[in-house]
Amino acid sequence: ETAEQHAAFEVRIERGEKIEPGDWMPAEYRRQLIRMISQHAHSEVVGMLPEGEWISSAPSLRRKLILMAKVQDEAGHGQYLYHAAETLGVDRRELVEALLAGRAKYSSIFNYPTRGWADVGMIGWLVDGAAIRNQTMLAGCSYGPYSRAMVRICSEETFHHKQGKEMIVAYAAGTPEQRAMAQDALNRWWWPSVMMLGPHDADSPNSGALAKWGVKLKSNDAVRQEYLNEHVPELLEAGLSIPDPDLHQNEAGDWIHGPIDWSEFWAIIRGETGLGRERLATRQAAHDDGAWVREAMLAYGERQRAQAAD
Ligand code: BYC
Repeated sequence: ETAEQHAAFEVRIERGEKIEPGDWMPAEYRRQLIRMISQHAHSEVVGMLPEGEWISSAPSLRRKLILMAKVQDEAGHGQYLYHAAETLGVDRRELVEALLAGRAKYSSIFNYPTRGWADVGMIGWLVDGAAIRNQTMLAGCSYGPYSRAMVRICSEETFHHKQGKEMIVAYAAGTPEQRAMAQDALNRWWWPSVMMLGPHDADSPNSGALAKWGVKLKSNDAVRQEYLNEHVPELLEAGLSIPDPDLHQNEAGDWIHGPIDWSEFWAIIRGETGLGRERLATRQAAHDDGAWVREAMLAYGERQRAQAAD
């Protein structure tokens, strides 16, 4: 890597040009993107598990259809993102192996259990709400394949967000049992959703390089602020109470949260608490069950190639 190559690359970033797969890029830019896009792909795939568990217990046909469509969307998001990672020269099999071996990260949020039906709505409202804030920003990122994947993913996530909000608002205005169910789900999902946007900026080692290269256009704390400013008033309007005694609005109108327990965040990521081990075991079982599909696809591909060569 020469200084001239770096300088020319940085000029392209400054001009707002998209970097495409065959283009020259610094090794560290490539490494950061593979890290982030593969973690994101794993999150979509593991993210099917907490909600997927509830498909057979959905309270109505309408809710079941919505949930099935949502979980299928997440599988599709995983596919786009593995493809985007592959454009950087990495092998999907290696990425999946790293996930199953516990060497790769995925979003902390999916190591929490879904204890009740309202958790499905709360995930849609809060988790997809946080994800949209982060991913709308990433839709403007400098790497073409990632930015384009984000555009489609965000429009699908917007539907996920709306269905979650619609469900929780209905329960919050429903019977005392429904209200209690919605409040209980909020009590458990509030802090994990605030944390999922990543550590505070001062503790975010990757942000510097990602911001310099136009991947992260906003910092973790800036996205978290947007998330709070959107969701706090809506949750309060629904009649729910947010489990943060220090939450308040400052003079600028921003909602300010109380101290975050980052020890819980890191313990969840390391799999010391929460469902990390169980999630990976479930993924491993699904991967093993799907072996025949991969084998059939490889055999089909080989036959097509052989026929084309004839
Ligand atoms: N969970 O330097 P930092 C979804 C790690 S799926 C676990 O700030 P960065 C959905 C981070 O990886 C939504 N680990 O990192 C799906 C780093 O460790 P390494 C998933 C986390 O990358 C199904 C270390 O902490 N979205 O919406 O600059 C159903 C230091 O952090 C987390 C994405 O993946 C976390 N929450 O910023 C429903 C979006 N946060 O790798 C919904 C793409 C941080 O150095 N990713 N870490 O060992 C991003 O935008 C960024 O990676 C983050 C973190 C903002 C998440």
